[in-house]
Amino acid sequence: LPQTEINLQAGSSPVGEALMHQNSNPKAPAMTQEEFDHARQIYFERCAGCHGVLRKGATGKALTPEITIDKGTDYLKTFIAYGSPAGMPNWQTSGEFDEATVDLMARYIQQDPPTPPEFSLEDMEKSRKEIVPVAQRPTKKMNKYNIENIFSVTLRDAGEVALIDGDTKEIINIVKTGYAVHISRMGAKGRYLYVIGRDARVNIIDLWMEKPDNVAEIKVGLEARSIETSKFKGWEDKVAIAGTYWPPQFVLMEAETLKPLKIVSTRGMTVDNEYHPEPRVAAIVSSHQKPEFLVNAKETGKIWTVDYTDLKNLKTKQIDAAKYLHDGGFDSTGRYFLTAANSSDKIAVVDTKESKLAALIDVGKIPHPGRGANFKHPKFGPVWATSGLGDESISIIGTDPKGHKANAWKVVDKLEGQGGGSLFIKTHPKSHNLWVDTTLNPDAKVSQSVAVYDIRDLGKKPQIVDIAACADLKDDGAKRVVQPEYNRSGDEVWFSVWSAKDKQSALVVVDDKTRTCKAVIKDARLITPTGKFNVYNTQHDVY
Ligand code: DHE
Repeated sequence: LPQTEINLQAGSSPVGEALMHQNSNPKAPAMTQEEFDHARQIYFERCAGCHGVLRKGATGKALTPEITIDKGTDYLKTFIAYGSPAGMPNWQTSGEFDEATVDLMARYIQQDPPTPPEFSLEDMEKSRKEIVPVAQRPTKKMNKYNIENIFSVTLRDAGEVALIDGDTKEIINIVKTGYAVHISRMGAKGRYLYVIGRDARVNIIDLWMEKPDNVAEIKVGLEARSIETSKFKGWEDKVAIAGTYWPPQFVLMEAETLKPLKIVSTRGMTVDNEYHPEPRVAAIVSSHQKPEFLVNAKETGKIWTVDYTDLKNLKTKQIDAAKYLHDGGFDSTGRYFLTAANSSDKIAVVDTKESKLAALIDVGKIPHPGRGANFKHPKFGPVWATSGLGDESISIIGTDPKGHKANAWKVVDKLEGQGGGSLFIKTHPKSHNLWVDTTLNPDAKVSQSVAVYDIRDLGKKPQIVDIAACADLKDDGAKRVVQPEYNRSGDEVWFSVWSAKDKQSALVVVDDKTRTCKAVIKDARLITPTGKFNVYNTQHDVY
């Protein structure tokens, strides 16, 4: 496994906070309560992202006691200290752990994994707040903002989003959200903005208020990554859905109030017919063809369709794809959902009209499309593209089974990017540019710049634009450049220059035509900006 993938997964998990001590396995080496608690914390911060909360394995190997006790403390210590070519980091030789910590963790993983508590509908309801009840919310837009060009910017380590006026580049408000806030999505009508934190807190921000702010919130579990709302005709802004990593489930809610209505567990069999107790919910999209959500269950490799018209007689379907499902988006027509099965190095395609798998396509190593990029290839017609973490390739897939049948669901072209460690790729229907970041590439020159291709001539080498240099930051932070996002009219591309919490960060706005820096947004409140979500583009799946 490349280091880039490990770095992405090794984010801290909020679940550790919620665990009580459990009795240790009698066959495992002894630990004091204090040691156990300390190790548990480290496990959630450093190990759970790859090995899973229950240690059943995902990106990393399974580490349950029947496996680890047989290996013994000395073997485990060597593995933790020196790592492995298969992707285990070298925790001791890299200087991250000292010898005592390595010994502690080797003993800890021989204990039974503590199981975090479940999270019921009642727990959710107890946490819910209608900050501004629906009856007291504005009945029309109360501000002068051009709402369609507002950007919601994730301030990752602040647990906030910045709402930025895309026209004036001014900050409208900084809104408190969940811990290590993850993504924003727009309601179908373009009024409500939904935000979810890693701690599974969901916030609704009402963009009609004089100063847009939170109107409702709920906690839907202990750890989460995804949120979406109903978009099918007649169902706009009716139902919201949030998926959680822990517990492994998703919940359907009333969209305007977040009142929880129904929980569905994703526990079950994998595509290889093995039981998995912890299939985390990754990307969720909202069908334009049917009143359905599409829900990625990461570890089972199954994509669920969830019909939201009758929650009492809930109709779901599970589409076998591949492991481990992560992120994805629609093709330009909105009919096909293309999503990464990252450890299989594949893109799965679901035909949302038929609710069936249309294809499983081999692409580069560890695809990570975000929502991907749709454009017209000069030779192959409508295509969708993904970059990835594991290598420099950008795979371009034909998406037009009607007009370009021979190319549909095939990699029709492959571009060479700056290197591995790419997280996001973006273009816009009005643009000829295809922008590719390399945020997690180990070479600072590469992680601080982006490659931009001319869609009309993809054989031409990309131009490399040094985005971090544009930002001209006062201190020497990491300055990783992440996630291109277009403005409403498609003539500007916004990038985050992402440094550590205590270092200056910025947003850089690039003129799409000239590919030169047009504006830099700096503000002491812009702490660790990462994802950016333009209201119109997010509402209408423009990417
Ligand atoms: Fe993300 C989307 C999970 C780390 C920025 N991220 C997603 C989605 C999932 C996910 C499942 C798709 C949601 C959807 O569409 O419904 N992300 C995870 C992880 O499990 C992971 C690897 C580790 C973790 O501990 O969370 C992880 N993600 C990160 C980051 O470190 C990033 C780069 C910075 C940050 O803000 O945390 C990051 N993820 C993003 C962004 C999107 C995203 C910006 C939405 C992209 C889009 O264009 O839609």
